[in-house]
Amino acid sequence: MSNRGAFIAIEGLDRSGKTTQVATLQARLESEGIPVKLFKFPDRTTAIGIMIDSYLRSQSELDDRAIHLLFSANRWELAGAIEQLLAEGTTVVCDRYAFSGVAFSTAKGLSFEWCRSPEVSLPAPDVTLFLDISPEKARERGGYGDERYEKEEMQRKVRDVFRQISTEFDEARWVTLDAGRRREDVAADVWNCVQPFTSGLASPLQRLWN
Ligand code: FDM
Repeated sequence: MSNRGAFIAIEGLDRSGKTTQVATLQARLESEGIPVKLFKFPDRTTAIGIMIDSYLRSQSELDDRAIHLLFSANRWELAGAIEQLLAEGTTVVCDRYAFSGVAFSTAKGLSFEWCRSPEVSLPAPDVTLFLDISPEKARERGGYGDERYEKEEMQRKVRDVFRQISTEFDEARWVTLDAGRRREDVAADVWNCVQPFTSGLASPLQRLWN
């Protein structure tokens, strides 16, 4: 039987250059002839995603728990498609995943355990790359944007929760990269982490936090 595709999640703080790094990784995988599909969470195009988008742009208000569950539901509605692609041998790259869900909602004051529960049993990434940047460096890069969570105090708290999450995974599954460096250097590190997965995996896909 041929290998399944690898499941790679890229997480990061605002201003970490995540969007650029995800695009660079996708282009590199494609240029190497590796079948790849990119997902971005939240996926703002679905019915659930449209509600999330409106909330993030402060055009609607929602209870903290309700929006948390919508973010999670947005992953669950695409989980089947992700599993199918992986089974077919396609490498799946996710720009944000369940870890953002837990980090942002916990940073708002909800309990970590409560935030984690709707994420349990989602397909587990084979490796998660966390693009870390200090609030000071982020400020140097021009500060944050206009969306709901793009504020320094929030980003500091989010960073703390990401660090807490990282302690639950071994080094092979969670890699923290210093994203305050030149983008070429970060991209080189991203590729070094992903390259070993490009021939796919023989081991079955795991479930998150099971
Ligand atoms: N976000 C993202 C959450 O609060 N929970 C989630 O589950 C996910 C996936 O949404 F502030 C937050 C993180 C960020 C915002 O992300 C939108 P992008 O990457 O800036 O579009």
